[in-house]
Amino acid sequence: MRITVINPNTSQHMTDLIGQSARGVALPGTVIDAVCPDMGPASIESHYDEALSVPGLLARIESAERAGAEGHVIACFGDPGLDAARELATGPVVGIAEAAMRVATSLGRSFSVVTTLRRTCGRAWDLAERYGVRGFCAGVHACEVPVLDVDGCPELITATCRSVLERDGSDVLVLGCAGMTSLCAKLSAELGVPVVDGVRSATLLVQSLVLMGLRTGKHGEFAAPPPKPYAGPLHGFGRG
Ligand code: 2AL
Repeated sequence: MRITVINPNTSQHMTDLIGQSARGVALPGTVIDAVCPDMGPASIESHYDEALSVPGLLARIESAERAGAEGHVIACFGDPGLDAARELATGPVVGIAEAAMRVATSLGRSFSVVTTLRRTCGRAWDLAERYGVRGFCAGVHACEVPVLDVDGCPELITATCRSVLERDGSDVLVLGCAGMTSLCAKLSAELGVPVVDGVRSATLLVQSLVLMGLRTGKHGEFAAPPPKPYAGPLHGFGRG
């Protein structure tokens, strides 16, 4: 089985960390292609970054499908472009926020999210609402570390997680950035609660969907988008 794990920002270092985590949980014999777009923001930490990450991400989904990928992970905690990717792809597509929040609901009554910058908290709350898990979410908190610095700040992030768990009294911690994937083992060992990493969760969820022969329903909203010309720098998109 071939699964694409797409880091929608253009950091090769973060893409490599994400690939390591995904390969660490995928079933033997699974090929994990960890890729990032060749255009777009260096990191995603605003609505603007998120919007402009989507064309490059969709181009990666298209080329992955042509290369035979059977499922796709969107490895950014804002789940950018998830609906559009589901329209485009034949195989199932799962976002890391979606996977992590849903997994967390199976591990306790409540979870807390620790994300990067405070300005990303609103998006995480919106996604909890969208995925129907708002009632399980005890809090969304920022460590105020920029995305590209996350894997270099284990002590600060551990301290933030500890105080968040004390404040919220929650059973489970959800990592609110793909860049935190490399801290998951350390945090699990030190915090004494289940720590849910979206990269691992989404990789295994997509793998399970493919194994069960399940893919996005294509009869309505998520049918392939109608072909049409796209102008300017988006020329070549839209299959028109
Ligand atoms: C993220 C993430 O996972 N990747 C990225 O570039 N930004 N999320 C976040 N909360 O900052």
